[in-house]
Amino acid sequence: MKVGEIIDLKTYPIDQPQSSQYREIVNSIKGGLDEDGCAVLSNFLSDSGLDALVSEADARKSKAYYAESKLCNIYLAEGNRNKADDHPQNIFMERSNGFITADLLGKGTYAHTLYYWKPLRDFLAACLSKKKLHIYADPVSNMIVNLCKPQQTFNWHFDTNEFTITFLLQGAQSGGHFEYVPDLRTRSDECFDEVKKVLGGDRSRVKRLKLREGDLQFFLGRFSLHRVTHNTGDTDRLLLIQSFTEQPGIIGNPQRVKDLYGKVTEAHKDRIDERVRTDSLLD
Ligand SMILES: O=C(O)CCC(=O)C(=O)O
Ligand SMILES: [Fe+2]
Repeated sequence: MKVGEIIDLKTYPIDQPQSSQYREIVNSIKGGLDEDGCAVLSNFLSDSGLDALVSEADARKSKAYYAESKLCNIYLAEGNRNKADDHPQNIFMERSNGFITADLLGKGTYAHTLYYWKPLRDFLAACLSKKKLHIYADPVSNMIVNLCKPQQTFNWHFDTNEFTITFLLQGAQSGGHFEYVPDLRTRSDECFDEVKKVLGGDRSRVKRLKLREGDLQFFLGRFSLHRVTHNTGDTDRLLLIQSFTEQPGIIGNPQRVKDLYGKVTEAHKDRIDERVRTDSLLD
C-alpha cells in the first residue's frame, strides 16, 4: 500500500493544494480550531489504511509501557510543596493508560510513513495558518499510540507539544470518551482558578467529542485541558497520535518523558538545560 492509499484521498485530496476541495477542507478545519481548538475530518483513513494501522498497533500492544506511578497532576509533573494542597500542581488523579512509543513505530511502518509524508505536514500547516510545521523532535513521544485497556483512563492534562493530530484506531465499546476544555490556559497565563473549577467537577466548559474509527482529529492540547474517561467496555481503545511543532528542536521534559513513556534518549540527557519552548508554561 502506498502512503496516499492510507488516506481517503478522493474525499480529502490533501496532496492537491491547488484544488478547491483542498481549500474548503482547510477552511472548515480553521473554523473548528478558531472556535474551540479542535476539529474532525470523518473517515479520513481509507478502510485498508485503518486496517493496516490497527494491525501494526495490535502487534505492538504487548510492548506498551505502563508506568508504576498511577497518580498524576495535569502537568504530568511533580507536585509543588510551596503551594497549597488544592493548587492544581498538587491535585493528583488516576492515570492508568499505556503507550506504544515512537521507537516501536519506526521506519517502514505505515504510521511512520504517514507521519513523515510531506503533503500531510503542509496540509496541517495550511490549516493552522503557519508557513511550516516541524515533526515534534522528541524521539520517544513524537508519535505514539495511547492504549486504554478496559477500566483504564488518562487523567486531565495539558500536552507539551503545541499541536497534535490523532487517529482513532479502535474506539471503546463504552466509556473511553475524549473530553476537553477549549483554551483553558493561554501562552502567558496558567489560569489556575479556571483549572481548579474543572478539576473540582465543574462541567460548564467541558466538551465531549464523538470520534469514530478512521477519523482524523486536530487538537491544540497545550492550551486545552483534556482527558480520556474510563474505558468501561471489554475491548481496548487505541488512538494514534502524531505531534508537530512550529519551532524545530522541541523535546519533552526528561522527567515527564521517563514517567509517561518509560525511557529517555541521549537527546533528552544532553539538553535538559537548553530545551526549546515557545512559552513559559508549566509542562
Ligand atoms: O487518547 C486520547 O484521546 C488522548 C491522548 C492524549 O491526550 C495524550 O496522549 O496526550
Ligand atoms: Fe494529551
